[in-house]
Amino acid sequence: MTDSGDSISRRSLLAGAAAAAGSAITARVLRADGAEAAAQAGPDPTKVPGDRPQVLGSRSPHETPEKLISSSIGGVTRTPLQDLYGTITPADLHFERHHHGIPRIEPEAYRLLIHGMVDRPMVFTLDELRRFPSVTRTYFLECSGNGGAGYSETPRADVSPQQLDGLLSGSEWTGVPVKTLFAEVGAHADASWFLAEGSDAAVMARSVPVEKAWDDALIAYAQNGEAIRPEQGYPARLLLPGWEGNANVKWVRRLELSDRPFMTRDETSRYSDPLKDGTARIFSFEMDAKSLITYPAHPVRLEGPGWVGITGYAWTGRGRIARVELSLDGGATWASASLQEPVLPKALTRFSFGWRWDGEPAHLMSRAVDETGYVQPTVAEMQAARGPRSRYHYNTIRGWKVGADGTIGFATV
Ligand SMILES: Nc1nc2c(c(=O)[nH]1)N[C@H]1C(S)=C(S)[C@@H](COP(=O)(O)O)O[C@H]1N2
Ligand SMILES: [Mo]
Repeated sequence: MTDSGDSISRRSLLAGAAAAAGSAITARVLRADGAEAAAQAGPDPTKVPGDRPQVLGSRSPHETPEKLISSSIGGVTRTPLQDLYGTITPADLHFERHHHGIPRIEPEAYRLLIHGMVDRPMVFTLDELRRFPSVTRTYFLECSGNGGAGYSETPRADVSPQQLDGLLSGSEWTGVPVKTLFAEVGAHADASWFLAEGSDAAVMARSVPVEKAWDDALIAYAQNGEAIRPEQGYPARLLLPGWEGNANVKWVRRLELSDRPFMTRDETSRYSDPLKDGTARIFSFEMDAKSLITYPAHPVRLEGPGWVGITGYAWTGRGRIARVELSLDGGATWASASLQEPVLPKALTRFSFGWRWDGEPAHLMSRAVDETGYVQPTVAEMQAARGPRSRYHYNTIRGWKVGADGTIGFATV
């Protein structure tokens, strides 16, 4: 990744910062006219024939965003948040979390069994799932272990958005509502939970309250306009909008309705949140409101004073983001960032803010507020509530300290 003055100028233009000021401070003003100006503007691609199209498109060779494989067994890859625009994560850059590898599943061999407290236990093929009326919705997906490096008042400074919060992606998902399938099998009115089980070597399984099925749960088979990728659960996964990544069971092969939770390994020994009194939160599904400035951020270095188009993501599992507040002085004063419309519920929301950096040290922070009035907490507030060694659901306010030399370090207070 390069972080030249060019990319700063391009980003600040995109964020509307320079436009608002009436001039692009960091762009070059040509000191010539006519042919001389054209020569200064750079090489001319109109003089040679263009390339032929291919059956599959590919990125410009100059754009090389990559996932970060951050575990020795390859069970974790992180999305390069700092390299992305808008709110949709390209499918090949979606983060991955596998507890025992990516299974190979033949679409013709795939089956989804729905049984337990139902009138008619049924097995669905992939074609049968695709025959139901489908819905398409945009949602974020975040691992509840995301952001742990920020759960400290003295974190490492040399952390990038990808390293910190890369277990976060946003997609347009297509699938069949679970409620449609539950109506088909005749789910019993007194069924209150269902088990979702994956067909990977981990046989990952989670209990889900049945209300989520009646609300917005999906069996998703497509992502960003094409079939779901093997890494995301091909040919079908459970999608629980706004709920912790782990419960979104990939390669889903079985739903079992019951009147109690199943107490699987991944909701007892894992994915329950230790608290300071020695107890633990269990079934903490909802992802709380959170935000992250992805530009400017470590390891970018600002090349001198001028306009900076601050931008990043905000998201909440409870609905829509109402507001993102930014501080340039470590939390002493706050101002509202602009939100890119449309602001969709349980989806990544892009925020931006035009900042004229005067070259003095600064401390950038972002704070999300969602439509329920929930405000993203400080590390001190969250540690007071949950204890210093709590795990999962780290959604504290974070930010970046900008030095007078333009270098940037991760900071939480
Ligand atoms: N079957 C199965 N489902 C799974 C997992 C898994 O290992 N096996 N990992 C879970 C975890 S911890 C997360 S955060 C999300 C990650 O989804 P993704 O890999 O599509 O980003 O899938 C969840 N669903
Ligand atoms: Mo996860």
